Amino acid sequence: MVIKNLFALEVLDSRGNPTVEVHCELDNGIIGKAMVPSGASTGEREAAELRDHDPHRYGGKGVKQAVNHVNVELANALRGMQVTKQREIDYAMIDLDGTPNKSRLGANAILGVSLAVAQTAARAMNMPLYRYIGGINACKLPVPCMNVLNGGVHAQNRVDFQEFMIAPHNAPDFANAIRMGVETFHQLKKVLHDHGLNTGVGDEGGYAPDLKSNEEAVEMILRAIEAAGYRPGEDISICLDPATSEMWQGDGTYKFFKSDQSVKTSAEMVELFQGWLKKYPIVLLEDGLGENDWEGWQNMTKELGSRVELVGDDIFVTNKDILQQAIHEGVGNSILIKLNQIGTMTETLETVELAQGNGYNCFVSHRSGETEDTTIADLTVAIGAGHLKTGSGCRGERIAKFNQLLRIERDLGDRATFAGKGTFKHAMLANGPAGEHATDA
Ligand code: 2PG
Ligand code: MG
Repeated sequence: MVIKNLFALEVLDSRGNPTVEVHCELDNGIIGKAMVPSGASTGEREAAELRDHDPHRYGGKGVKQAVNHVNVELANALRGMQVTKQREIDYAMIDLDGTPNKSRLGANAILGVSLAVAQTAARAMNMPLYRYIGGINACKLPVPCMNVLNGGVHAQNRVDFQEFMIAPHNAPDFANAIRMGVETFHQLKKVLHDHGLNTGVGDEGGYAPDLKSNEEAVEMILRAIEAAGYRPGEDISICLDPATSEMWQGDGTYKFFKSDQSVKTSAEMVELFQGWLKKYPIVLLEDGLGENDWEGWQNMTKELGSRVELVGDDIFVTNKDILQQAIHEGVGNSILIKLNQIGTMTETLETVELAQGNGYNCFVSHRSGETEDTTIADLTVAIGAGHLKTGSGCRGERIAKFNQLLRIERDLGDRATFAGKGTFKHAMLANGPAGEHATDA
């Protein structure tokens, strides 16, 4: 089980931008591979992707340098190591890179190797990846939070908020949850069509209609849930990622650039969400405030933290040092988990451990630029995250993760459990099990 060779190549992501694929070959002939995703609404403190900036190739977005770093420096350093020594391998790469944000070798090069090593080790141990990472107790399937309506920087429309998700939680298992979600997604197409709205999709496979307001997005989704025969709040709830770092103006205010150009202070944003929480069955709010609004976040956590899951994405960037500070200062109650924000499997698992040990939920996430790689599906089950977001009911790179979860559920058989409604403990405690606000809308 010794690494004989590592090699990388430049492939394409779901936006047609170059990304890194890494193959790991062992002396016993076993080969595993992985591909790296890429975000659009990135946090400032994320690990750094290395791009070539050669204007003659892919508008400067090529990754030939990162590929070369895998093929030469990283391959030379890791050749001969036991593939199961994930920690040693990841820390060897971090040391070799020598920068705090992986900018020399590129987080895309390092993550590609880290994930290919994990995939190959699982294969060598003759185990599915989720069990290799999570052990024999890894059997919880997640609620799929499906991003059915896209706005923000993920869509060309007048919707400021980036992601409107449905969370089908009242299901016996994952297979039925995903069915409920997809049925609702299909009904949403009809609802939008009946309102004369466009049903083209955005980067993550959700519809991207030109709505009159952000609120209208929620209203349309509630209609679709009912049209599909489900009860908002009881069967399917709503999760939001307004990705407000993109609206932050640096002076303590947020601008609704894409809709009516209005401006709100951080306290007014919290008021807005408070109103929505009263009206709608919202169980999760990610990046309700921006990454540079730490004080606003503290206030938001005090105001809303007992009734809704407050997920930090841009503000925490899957970084355990930042999370540690957040735990200390009462910021958020949940963390988004994106492998490429931090850049190795080992560091990601360290962050997860810190979160789970301190009562924070972990919400596993894809990136808006994805590939057919399905590592995050296995990671979600491995860490028992209970929920993930990986797109809506279409686009192959999103569906690939859902299909992998269906396979995992099948593989686990009777031992599989489904996270269900208990996942959203904050909302359930505050609103009661029936979702009392469901019918207000
Ligand atoms: C987010 C993500 C994924 P991006 O903000 O949560 O949905 O978007 O990958 O563009 O950062
Ligand atoms: Mg986000």
